[in-house]
Amino acid sequence: MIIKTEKDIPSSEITPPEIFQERRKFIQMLGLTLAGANIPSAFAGDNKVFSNLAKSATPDNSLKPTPVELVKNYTNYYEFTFNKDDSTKLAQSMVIDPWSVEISGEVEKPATYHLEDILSQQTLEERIYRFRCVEGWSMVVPWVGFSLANLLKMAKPLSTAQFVKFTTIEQPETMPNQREKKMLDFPYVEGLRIDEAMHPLTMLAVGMYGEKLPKQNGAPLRLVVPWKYGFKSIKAIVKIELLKKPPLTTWNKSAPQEYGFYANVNPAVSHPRWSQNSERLLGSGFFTSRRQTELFNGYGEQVASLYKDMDLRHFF
Ligand SMILES: Nc1nc2c(c(=O)[nH]1)N[C@H]1C(S)=C(S)[C@@H](COP(=O)(O)O)O[C@H]1N2
Ligand SMILES: [Mo]
Repeated sequence: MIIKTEKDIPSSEITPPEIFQERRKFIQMLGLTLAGANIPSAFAGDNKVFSNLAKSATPDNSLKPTPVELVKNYTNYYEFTFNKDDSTKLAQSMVIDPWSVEISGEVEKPATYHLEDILSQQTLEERIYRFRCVEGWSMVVPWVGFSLANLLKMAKPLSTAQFVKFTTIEQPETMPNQREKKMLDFPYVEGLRIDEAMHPLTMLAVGMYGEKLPKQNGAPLRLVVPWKYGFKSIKAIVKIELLKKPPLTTWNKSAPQEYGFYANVNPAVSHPRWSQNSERLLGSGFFTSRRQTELFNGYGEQVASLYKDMDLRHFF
């Protein structure tokens, strides 16, 4: 078990005052301001503002994070390229400030928020999660962010909201494959069922390794769903829509026989091109490194009940 579920954690443990202080520093580090807050500038330029979060927000420290340089330099970002090294470089041209996020659809309070206004209402936590790509590699990442549920609650979902659709920014000036309309039908779209979206493990990340999120890893705001294959964890989110019906997601549209809507990590169900039985854990050494893939990426205790009525063998 990686983090405690919300009901296991007394609220005092979720929101210790030092995390609130850290959030203020982080917001300031992002170049943002908190309304009414007078923040000294001592932390300007200091990216290491989250060094003390691991102890307070991640009770289970048994997962060893992958070396940060690997996570930063081995990225999938198809708006830029299909090459995992070049996406890191090319993504630096993205413009991510200012940033706003539209929340609409089946909600009582549709709104477009500036990112700083979202952050000013959230407590940032560090969560160390396994991350598993359908290509057969994995890593362990200490993300910094907050539960997606907390943001959705701000919009007050209606009872008709059954699914959530996420959309990545359109920025053809900086994204070559969007400009040239290559490979995928952009903007990148992903989706979750409402109960998956509201699950306490599902988070929006704004940082990793105690620093703000690098552009190539999805800055300024990305989804992280640790029990699903990595392509579900959509980067650079500008729109979140609550819907009655499942959205058509980018990979599902481009290759429905390869990429399902659910995409729960499952070693027993092969992708047409890759067995999902084992994975190469980045940074663990080339020859010794394959590890057995776990059902729901090891988060079954927390999420299996979401799928109790589904025959998992038929779902990719
Ligand atoms: N907008 C967008 N989000 C995306 C992708 C992408 O190409 N575009 N790639 C996905 C895939 S396939 C994976 S494995 C993860 C990779 O995250 P990382 O580059 O931070 O490791 O991001 C996902 N989110
Ligand atoms: Mo992926």
